[in-house]
Amino acid sequence: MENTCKERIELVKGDITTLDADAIVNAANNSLLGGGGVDRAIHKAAGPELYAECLTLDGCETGEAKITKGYNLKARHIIHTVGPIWHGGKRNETDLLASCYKSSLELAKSNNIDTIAFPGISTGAYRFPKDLAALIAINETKRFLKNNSSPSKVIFVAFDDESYEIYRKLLCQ
Ligand code: AR6
Repeated sequence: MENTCKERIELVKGDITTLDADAIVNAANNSLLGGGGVDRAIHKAAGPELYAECLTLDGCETGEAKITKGYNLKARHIIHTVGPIWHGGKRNETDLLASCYKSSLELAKSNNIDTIAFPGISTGAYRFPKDLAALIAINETKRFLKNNSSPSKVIFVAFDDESYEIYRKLLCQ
């Protein structure tokens, strides 16, 4: 199979909790026990069984990822990854963010997940610059898709107009 990545990347605007993908990715924190932003929205939409499963996971290191069921979501799975907090770029933030995408895609592959949707990890409460974060997300995803035939589709979900435009411009280059 030819791994042409352009056809395998999609950009949508909206709420990731409504997506009908095999897996959606959560921008979680090290506890994996919920928080604000997209994490709160996912826990609210998935229901209390998600929290119960997260209690069994023993947290997650920054840059790594863990998987749960999707419960009340349309998505069958949730991949929880922990992005870095932006401290100006001198604490390995770019490598850690790239590692979030790579770890999530590895986990998707090993769980036979065909379509996976990502929010802009670290670009909210963790204050990572949105344009740099999008560049890392796209580059890391393209690198993975070039070397792997699974997942077959990656969807970037932009929550606001600004993020949508950043991704659109980068993806059209
Ligand atoms: N669908 C898609 N994207 C969303 C949604 C949504 N429903 N809600 C927010 N976003 P953030 P972080 C976007 O703060 O920066 C939590 O408390 C949002 O516009 O959710 O990785 C965790 O528990 C932004 O672009 O995650 C951690 O403590 C992006 O999702 C901490 O925040 C990420 O924003 C993680 O911070």
